[in-house]
Amino acid sequence: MAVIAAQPYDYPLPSTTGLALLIIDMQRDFLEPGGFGAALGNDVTRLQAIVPTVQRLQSAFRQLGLPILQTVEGHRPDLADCPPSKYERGQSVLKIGDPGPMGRILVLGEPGNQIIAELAPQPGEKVIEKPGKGAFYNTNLEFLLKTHNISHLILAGVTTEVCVQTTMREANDRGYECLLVEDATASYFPEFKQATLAMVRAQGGIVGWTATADQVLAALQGQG
Ligand code: TIU
Repeated sequence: MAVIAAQPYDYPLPSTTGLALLIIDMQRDFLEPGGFGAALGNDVTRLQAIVPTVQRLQSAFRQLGLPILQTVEGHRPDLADCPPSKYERGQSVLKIGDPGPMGRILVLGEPGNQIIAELAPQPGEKVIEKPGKGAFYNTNLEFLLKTHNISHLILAGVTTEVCVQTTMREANDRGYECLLVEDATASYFPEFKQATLAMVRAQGGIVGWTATADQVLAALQGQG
């Protein structure tokens, strides 16, 4: 059986189909100045370092004909899917729905809500719009995964301890075999990223596995 050299131990790859890349929220809102991430008081430049690594994963999955799904976090223009708790939380000057330099903050379809150009999906690659941090809450992600017989998820994206970890936990509870790519995920808080990597693979992989992009690509390209 092919495996990815991973922590806390080798990640078994499915024998035929079943593997997909799930890229979380690589949208302008979180990676560029003037969006939701910046409105929350964060230094968004920190997240940009992972873009080439996520691109390498995306290219490899495309070349191998493996499915790629991406998510974006955002709300309907009328904010009917934004709970008051999320709207009111924090002390930012710009709130969800307010006009900013990239359009309305965290609203679907606005320029800031677009996936960054470097990772733009190709036709046929699914983009799941999600109102929460987890990609399973109030979305058709589980339906899509079931329909396409996907059992194994390679996770990348931002931010590690918020939307990525929430999604990984949701997926783990639903029976998916999850691996988080260490150098293809980032946080505004480096210590939170490291803590997340440590906690998901602790206790024998209580939430799943972690590996570097090189380790994932070596296995997928038959050099694992
Ligand atoms: N604030 C923060 O770290 N993250 C989010 O609000 N959303 C995602 O992680 N995508």
